[in-house]
Amino acid sequence: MSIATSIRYEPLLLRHPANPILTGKDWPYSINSVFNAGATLLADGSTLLLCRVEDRRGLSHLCAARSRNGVDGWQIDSEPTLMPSPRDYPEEIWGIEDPRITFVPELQQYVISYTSYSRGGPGVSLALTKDFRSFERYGVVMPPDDKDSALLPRRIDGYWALIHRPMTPLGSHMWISYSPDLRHWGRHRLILEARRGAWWDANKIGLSPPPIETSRGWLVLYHGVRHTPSGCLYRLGLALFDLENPEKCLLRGDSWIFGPEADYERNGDVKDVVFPCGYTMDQDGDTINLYYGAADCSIALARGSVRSLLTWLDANGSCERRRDQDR
Ligand code: BMA
Repeated sequence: MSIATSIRYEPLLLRHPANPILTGKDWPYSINSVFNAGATLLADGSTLLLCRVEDRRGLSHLCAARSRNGVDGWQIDSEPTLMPSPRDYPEEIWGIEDPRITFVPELQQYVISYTSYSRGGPGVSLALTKDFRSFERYGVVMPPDDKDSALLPRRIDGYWALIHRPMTPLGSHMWISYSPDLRHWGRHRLILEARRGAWWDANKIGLSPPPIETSRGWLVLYHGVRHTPSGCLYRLGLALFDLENPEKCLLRGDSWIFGPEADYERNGDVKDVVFPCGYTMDQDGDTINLYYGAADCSIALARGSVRSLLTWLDANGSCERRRDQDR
């Protein structure tokens, strides 16, 4: 047993025994790897994953995989579902990555936010779809360097709200921005900071899947990165934001709740990465199926209970305030 697995802690997200549930070997065409998938339930109750596929040039596109039970029997599109389109959208020249999917009842459409990798760095782009077969691109909504974004499923005080992660030499923190029409964005606010020093989330943080709406607030799973002499460690933490004022952090957990332990998470193209971009909710309204990229090489599934995540946050979280001692 490794040191990491022998330490006592409360496992909140349980790995599925069939992990990894999708790898490059499952693909109907030649690729390098598949990871970091957005997820949603379709109208017929089946699960759709919009997978980031890296081709054998190193550039990424998106490909849909559908399954009745969200675990196996995946029907993978026989060709890329959404390819970079650099002729019309030059910001996609080096690929499109890490999609997050939000179904928006008001629009009766899915809004996909993804990283477009431009010559100027990675930025955030939006595309709308009803069926994951045809897409309407909105282009770049947050210029580089920015990524790890998702749209909230409804307006807040009349405005759409997007969480994202701009990067500056002073830090990689989470922000929220608002828009009347999904095209023009403003009222940018910092909502959660990377910690500093030795903390597990000291070097970068970013939104993982889209926020989960609960009666207590928006439950946010975020990834935290720690730089180590042997590379970066990607782990997951939890925070809760006010339902009607999502700028307001109500609770943030101190320790991570999930990190690379299994071999497929520890070894791959990029070691020690767990990177969820999507979840689906079971009919009980409590069980979440979290789909995560493992070591930038495969897609894995872990399950948890929203109630247990909130109970853990109540016991282990504190109200977030800028820490004067850190300044
Ligand atoms: C992040 C993102 C993810 C990737 C991770 C680990 O910055 O680019 O797409 O999975 O790094 O390489």
